[in-house]
Amino acid sequence: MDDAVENPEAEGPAGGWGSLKSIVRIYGDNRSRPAALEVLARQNKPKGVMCVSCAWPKPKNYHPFEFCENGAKATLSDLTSARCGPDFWQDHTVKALRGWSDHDLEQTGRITHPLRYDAATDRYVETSWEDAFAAIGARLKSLSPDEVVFYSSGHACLEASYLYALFARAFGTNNLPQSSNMCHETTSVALKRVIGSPVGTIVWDDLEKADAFFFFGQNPGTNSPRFLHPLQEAKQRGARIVTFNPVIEQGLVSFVNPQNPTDMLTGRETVISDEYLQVQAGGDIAAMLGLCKVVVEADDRALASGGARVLDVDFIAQHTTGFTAFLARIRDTSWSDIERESGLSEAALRRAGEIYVQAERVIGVYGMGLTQHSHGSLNIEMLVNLLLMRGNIGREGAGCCPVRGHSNVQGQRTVGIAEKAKLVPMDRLKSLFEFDPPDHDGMAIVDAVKALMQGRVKAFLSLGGNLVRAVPEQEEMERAWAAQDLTVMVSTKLNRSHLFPGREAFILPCLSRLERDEQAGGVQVVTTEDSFSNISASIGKATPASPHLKSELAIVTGLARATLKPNPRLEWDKWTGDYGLVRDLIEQTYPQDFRDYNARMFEAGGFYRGNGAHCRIWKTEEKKAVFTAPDRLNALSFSDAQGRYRLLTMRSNDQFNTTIYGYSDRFRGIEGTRNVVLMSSEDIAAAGLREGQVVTLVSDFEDGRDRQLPGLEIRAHTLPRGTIAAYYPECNVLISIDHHDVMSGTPASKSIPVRVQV
Ligand SMILES: Nc1nc2c(c(=O)[nH]1)N[C@H]1C(S)=C(S)[C@@H](COP(=O)(O)OP(=O)(O)OC[C@H]3O[C@@H](n4cnc5c(=O)[nH]c(N)nc54)[C@H](O)[C@@H]3O)O[C@H]1N2
Ligand SMILES: Nc1nc2c(c(=O)[nH]1)N[C@H]1C(S)=C(S)[C@@H](COP(=O)(O)OP(=O)(O)OC[C@H]3O[C@@H](n4cnc5c(=O)[nH]c(N)nc54)[C@H](O)[C@@H]3O)O[C@H]1N2
Ligand SMILES: [Mo]
Repeated sequence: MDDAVENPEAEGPAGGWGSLKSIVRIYGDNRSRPAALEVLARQNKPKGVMCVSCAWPKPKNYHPFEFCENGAKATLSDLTSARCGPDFWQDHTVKALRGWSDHDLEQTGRITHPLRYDAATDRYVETSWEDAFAAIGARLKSLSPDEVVFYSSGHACLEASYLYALFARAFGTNNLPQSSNMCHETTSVALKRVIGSPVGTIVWDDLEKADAFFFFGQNPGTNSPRFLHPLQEAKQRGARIVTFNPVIEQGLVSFVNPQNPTDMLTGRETVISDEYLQVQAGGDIAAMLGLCKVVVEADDRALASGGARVLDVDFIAQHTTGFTAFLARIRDTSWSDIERESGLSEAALRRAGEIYVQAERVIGVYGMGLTQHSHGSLNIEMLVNLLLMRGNIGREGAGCCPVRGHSNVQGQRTVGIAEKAKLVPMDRLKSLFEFDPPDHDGMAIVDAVKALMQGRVKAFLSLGGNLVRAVPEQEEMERAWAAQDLTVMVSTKLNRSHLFPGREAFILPCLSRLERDEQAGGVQVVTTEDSFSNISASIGKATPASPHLKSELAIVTGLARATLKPNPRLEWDKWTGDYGLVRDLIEQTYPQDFRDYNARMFEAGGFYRGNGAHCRIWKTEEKKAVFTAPDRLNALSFSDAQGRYRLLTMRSNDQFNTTIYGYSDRFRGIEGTRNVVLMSSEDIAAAGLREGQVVTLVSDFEDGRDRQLPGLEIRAHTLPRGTIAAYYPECNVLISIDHHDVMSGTPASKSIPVRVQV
């Protein structure tokens, strides 16, 4: 270990006893049903059930406990014994509930009945499924297709998602935005452009062969904890790990495997990062350019001395384009510019660069720390540059690893949840179902939110999610959402989006994937796709939270039947009875990805859908992998100014997006509250502030709009100067809808210009 980084704020390593205590606390808080423990034992195994939390893949050779702290929390929260039934609404109006926290709304438990909003009493009231479907169908039929948006959050299985997209297109629109528009859309756009594949290139075995992992803005300890197991194994066989992150994240510092009795009893920690570089928010382009400079300098020395080349010149010649311009850019950029823009020292970057040069096989891992910036796409192109220099894509033990969010967020895209018409085989849909799919693009999230605010969207359907809370411009969004003719939310639990009902509004409660899904043809299997493009079957066994719930698929088909003109090719009822028939349709629509779908879905670890870049087939315009010479050194859309900070919005260890499980972020030493803003001691002192002081964050966009978040307590935290941090979703009131990655439209939630007001 070179410079062991310590996390002064953490209450212990990632994993370890802290992790078990945390699971036990959530088990108690949720009054989870005992069946939850059986579900955990089957989680992420063949013939088991795929976790409802993140999209991290399931290994072929699974562990006895193939779940993590946060997967367990998600499971326990779905299987809570708390119920939010029709009687709940006798005591609460919608308006009163707007004063409740996200956590309190979540704690009301599972929604048990289909509900309709009653404006006269300002309450949701019980309705029947048939009445709900009929009323929604009638309203949709009165609207023009492009006035309706079909949103999905990445939970629903492939089968329901395919039919949802089919419903939208048969209705006449490609308005199919998805949560990835706020998340990894940057990946879909940038990776597609430079390597021809919109998703990560590695497979599970690569994790076991890599010599080094470079982490940029991804937090496995909280957001994909099962990743810590292969990382621990990698460290034990001598692999090196280098992390770039403004925040010292405990999962990237050290880990005690909670599923290894010896480690637990002896407290044996695995140190994760060999080098931990606290880059400033938005400074990664410069940091990666520094690493590239180390590679070029080492190659120059090798050339001079007649040693082995450091650049993979054969690969570069055969497989790439744009290298000459890129090389010139590297040579032209000075170390002092790199230091200023990254906030890192040349010496630290040289140490990290040496690890990169010495490793035969490198995996580049990233998450929201790269994607959620105004020039997030450039961040990703820069990471690809770094990997391409030494042929680290499309080779064993090497590649590009974006870590996806929701458990089926990637898969939904694969089966047609896409607002861009060119991403969908419309000709096949046309021949299979005999209707004319719309050929013009629909709206992604930013477009949809803007159209909503301008009154151009009349109805919003949400297959999961909590969009009002997840997007920027929250106050304006709440007003606009409630001004619609119709809002329909397919949900498991109450959330803030339900509290701004449209003129007609419905909450349609669905089964969780963990629960038994029984249809006319018997108990159903569903499938999901993970971050490594593996498709796995999942069988829910838990007793449904209420006998009145329907599966997401049955809700989609119920809505479609009530809305669309009859078409003998659209056999909604038959498909609802047997999801295997839907998988046949998916296979007919995407024959290459889903060959022998029904037969292969039970393969251990899932079946691999394949990926061009993984085999060095580059489906780019140039038919090669593309080097891009960055035209800037940071990913920001604003410059530094006196009193202006770069605010990054963070997730605690006790939340899943807008679902807040509790108030313990033990890795950051924050307990009992989320109303904090983290600043470096130097920044606190320089601004004449003090720890514990309560301040207001004011966004600093120069668009004349006043956006404020009051009531945040200042906490001193180990951060680079100028970078401050506070929680998502609370901070969404501060973000302008125009503040997003220029190429993909992903909101720039990791670099928001703000001022601190006393
Ligand atoms: N338990 C749990 N699991 C989850 C989720 C959850 O909320 N809770 N959410 C799910 C979803 S939808 C997603 S998309 C993923 C998100 O998972 P991640 O991609 O890990 O997302 P974040 O935690 O938002 O941010 C990642 C890291 O980026 C760092 N960062 C911020 N700005 C910068 C920067 O400019 N440069 C660099 N290098 N780093 C930066 C932050 O400090 C943070 O550690 O997780 C999924 N899994
Ligand atoms: N400032 C800031 N904003 C962000 C981010 C950030 O880092 N910073 N991250 C962004 C990211 S990465 C994402 S993905 C989005 C998340 O945006 P969304 O996906 O819209 O939000 P979630 O919080 O994941 O949705 C939670 C709700 O989904 C419902 N739900 C849970 N399970 C199921 C299920 O199985 N089926 C159905 N039908 N419903 C279910 C519940 O009712 C729950 O309240 O937020 C984005 N917004
Ligand atoms: Mo996400």
